[in-house]
Amino acid sequence: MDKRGEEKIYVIGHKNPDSDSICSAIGYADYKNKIDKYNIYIPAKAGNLNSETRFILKKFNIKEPETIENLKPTVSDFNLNSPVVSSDESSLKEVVDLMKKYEIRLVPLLNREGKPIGIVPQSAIARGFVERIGRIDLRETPVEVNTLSTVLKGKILSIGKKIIDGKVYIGANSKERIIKKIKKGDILLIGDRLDIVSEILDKEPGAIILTGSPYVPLNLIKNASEKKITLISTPFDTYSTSKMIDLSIPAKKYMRTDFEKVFLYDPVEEVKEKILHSRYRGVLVIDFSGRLVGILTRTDLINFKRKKVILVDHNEFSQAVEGIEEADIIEVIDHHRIGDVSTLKPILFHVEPIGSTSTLVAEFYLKRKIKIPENIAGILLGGILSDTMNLTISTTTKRDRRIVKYLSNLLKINSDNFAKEIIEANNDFRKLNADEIIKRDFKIFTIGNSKIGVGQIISGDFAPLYAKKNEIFKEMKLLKEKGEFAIICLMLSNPFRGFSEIWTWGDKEIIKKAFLVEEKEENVFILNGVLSRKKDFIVKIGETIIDGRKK
Ligand SMILES: [Mn+2]
Repeated sequence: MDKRGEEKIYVIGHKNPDSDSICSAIGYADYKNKIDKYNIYIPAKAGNLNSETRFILKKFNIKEPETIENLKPTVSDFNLNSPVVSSDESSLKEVVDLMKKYEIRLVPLLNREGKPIGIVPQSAIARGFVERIGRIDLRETPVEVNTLSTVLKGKILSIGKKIIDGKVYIGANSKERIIKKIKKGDILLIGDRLDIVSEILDKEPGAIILTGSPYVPLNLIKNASEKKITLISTPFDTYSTSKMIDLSIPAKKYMRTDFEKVFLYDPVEEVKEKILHSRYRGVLVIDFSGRLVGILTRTDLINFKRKKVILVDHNEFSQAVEGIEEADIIEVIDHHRIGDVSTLKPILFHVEPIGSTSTLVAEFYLKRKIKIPENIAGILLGGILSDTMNLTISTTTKRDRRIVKYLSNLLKINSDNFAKEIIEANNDFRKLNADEIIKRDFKIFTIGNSKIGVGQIISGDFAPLYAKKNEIFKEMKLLKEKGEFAIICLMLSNPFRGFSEIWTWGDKEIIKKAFLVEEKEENVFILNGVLSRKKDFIVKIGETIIDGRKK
């Protein structure tokens, strides 16, 4: 499909991604790309894939989605235009011309490597002019003959000193007076009063600038040449020439170095303050090599657009990728309890109590009679089988069964066999250390004022976990303290035998009250029929906490 690519929209599942969140993100991005002609939908992941998900993607030849670690906007998310710059050797005239042409208030000066050494703000130039009203003096701001001649659109008739650094005199008085006033090294601005010029040559002036392009006899030029006196002829009149001399001085003279620099990958949040408080209403943006890549101004801040995202398989900030608060959530497609996601604008919020988000995505294709590509059909089937543990857990609905049937017919595969492969592929936890086991598929729920962390491992064989039981409990204890959790749970769920063993650290009374059970051994509970973290487990805990609050 030919896309105008108006906007990039990320489709992303929760942190510690499971197969459903990855497969539904990829599927939904594909679906949206087919029904929306203008925007580009990009599937993304909010963390590393587990071995089960890698297995599913590989089986259907789908590459891993890109990782988004943080949605916090950085400077690189601005539409940076290449800035108008000048070299650190340019004249003030060049800089002023740029300001006029592009209607800008500051021009950075770059060295030969493209690195900014300073900026020339309009305000500094204006101040300079005010300070210099009534006296033109190049002693403080020497100028190269070539620069001066360029600025004056002049012709160098004779060249003496290459650097002109004298006091400037305008030859507007009588001949006697001018000759009396001019001293060695001074610069004389004069029109077609060539008799004065011949006599002045003997006083060794720094330069003579002939205004209004007068006719200059050859012998005068020869004379100046022999005496090594610089003679420039300019088409400007004397008044304009005196102003232009002001512009011939090096731009560096008005350079300021007290400007702020920001790095291309600095968070926008940090940069905001710098821009708002910048003396020059803008900051320079530098890349990895220190080169200037843009200028950010207050106007850019106003026009800034947040990153757009569609959340699949979750709707709680605590489960979402970092920086979600600073992104623009435009849709939510999910099958979990309603969490705390809030948005500024109305959005499409599609949440249904169903076995998996992948089921919802498959249904979207069917509803619109859009053909599901085979590889997408494969991973959606994988997502459903994984999330429903082959249609066994209590969240499974008729609709999930129907879609599983439809997809396996479409792909001509046996879903039971595929489900077994999926659970077998889910064995990476064997190689993980205690901390990684807890966090491998870990979700945080906030109920009332209580923060509850629940990890889950699904397998038919937990021997590798028993071997690390002490270390796992130690890590649960650390995590509880560090994260200020009310309780940390690890669910060891066995779909083949229909129960979960729960390891807990923290307020275990919650578990006792919620499920009316006693500990099997210290901090360990057996919950028959509890396989789904969201529907069987967290719902009961939520009810217990909220009822407890009412009493
Ligand atoms: Mn799910």
